[in-house]
Amino acid sequence: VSYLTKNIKILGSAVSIGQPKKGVEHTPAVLKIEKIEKLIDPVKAEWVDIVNQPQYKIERLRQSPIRNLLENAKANKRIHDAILKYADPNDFFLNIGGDHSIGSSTVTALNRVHNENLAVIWIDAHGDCNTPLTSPSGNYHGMPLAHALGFFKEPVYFDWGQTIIPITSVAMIGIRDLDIEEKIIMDKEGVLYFTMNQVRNIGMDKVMGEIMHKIDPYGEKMIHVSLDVDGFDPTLFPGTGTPVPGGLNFNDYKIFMKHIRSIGERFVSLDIVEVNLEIERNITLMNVKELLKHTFH
Ligand code: 6HN
Ligand code: MN
Ligand code: MN
Ligand code: MN
Repeated sequence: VSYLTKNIKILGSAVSIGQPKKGVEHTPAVLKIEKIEKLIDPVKAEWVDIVNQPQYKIERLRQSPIRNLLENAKANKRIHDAILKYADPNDFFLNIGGDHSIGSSTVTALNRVHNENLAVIWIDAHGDCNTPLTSPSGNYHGMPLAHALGFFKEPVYFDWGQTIIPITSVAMIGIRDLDIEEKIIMDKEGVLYFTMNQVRNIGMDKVMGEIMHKIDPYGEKMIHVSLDVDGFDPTLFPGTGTPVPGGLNFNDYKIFMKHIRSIGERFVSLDIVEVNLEIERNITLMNVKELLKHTFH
């Protein structure tokens, strides 16, 4: 059975607080105006809600290791609660960001929805594995995977459940910009990641073969994809806050989706994040639609 037979629930997360550039919080509203649900499936896809972030002003001087710590915690709690409210394990759940700071609450909430049986594929140029103490920027969007994997040593008062994703259930693709200490953590903890060089050397087909074998050896996990559009090449998604040259293309994505399609109804959810249409609109919006076509058709 295909995931395409399911009802598709779309949640917007109007969040830009995980990083300093404005604009990314408007993406859910724009995609709603563009009626992406019709493109996904005219009958079975619908928006359930758009979660807004709390009032804030970006901390220029960091007061804590995470900029705007309390506001980030609040935004993430809202998203976590919205997913628990709207997500049904029989539906497909699509999260539209927002910056990638929402990733810690989407994966932990969806892990709960699916009885702690979620495996995660994180597509990104970055590692998103900084902890508050290693982060060079203090921007929480560089930390959500570390948080969800339980790498934070210090308490940070995020209210969402604290269900931790086991490290054996996570793999990353597209990596080409790791901070020095972040890489040390990832290697020490044993995060499975494939760099862009590896994708070019062995090909996406082999990469996905290895990933599925490692994160889902018995073919029984529910699969969530957290897709940061900066994993793609910035010529395809110029509208993003932290672009890095040399990323994935749509041919890679087609091969990726071939593997995802083969897991059928166990593909349960997707985040699309870091789309900033105020940085660039035409090409980026066109390719968001292209991405949705490749994913849902
Ligand atoms: N993203 N590693 C950098 C940082 O500030 O921690 C960049 C993070 C980018 C995060 O694109 O989701
Ligand atoms: Mn604006
Ligand atoms: Mn990211
Ligand atoms: Mn990124």
